[in-house]
Amino acid sequence: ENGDESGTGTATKTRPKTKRPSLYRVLLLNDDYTPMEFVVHVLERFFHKGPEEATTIMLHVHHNGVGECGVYTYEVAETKVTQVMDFARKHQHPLQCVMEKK
Ligand code: NFA
Repeated sequence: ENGDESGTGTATKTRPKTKRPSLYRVLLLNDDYTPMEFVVHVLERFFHKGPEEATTIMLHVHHNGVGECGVYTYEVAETKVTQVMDFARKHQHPLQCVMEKK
């Protein structure tokens, strides 16, 4: 007899809505100028990668033009993008970081 919002007296059963949040990939884009070591540092500092995985991702981006750093909910992904873009600009590197819906 719960979940009968308009009160028709109908016996209904509702389940608590646990809608899963949409997920977003955070991507790094290749360029010709950003030092490889800087990209590895970004992956360690903002995406919590170890040196080995960070190097693998950096080389993937270098060779393929784009690569995934992680998958996050909207607000977390947006924060990562802003942090990386601010850090790259501060060090005067053209590194680009974007997000895309999965
Ligand atoms: N392509 C850059 C270089 O040769 C390295 C790089 C890798 C830049 C991944 C951006 C992303 N110095």
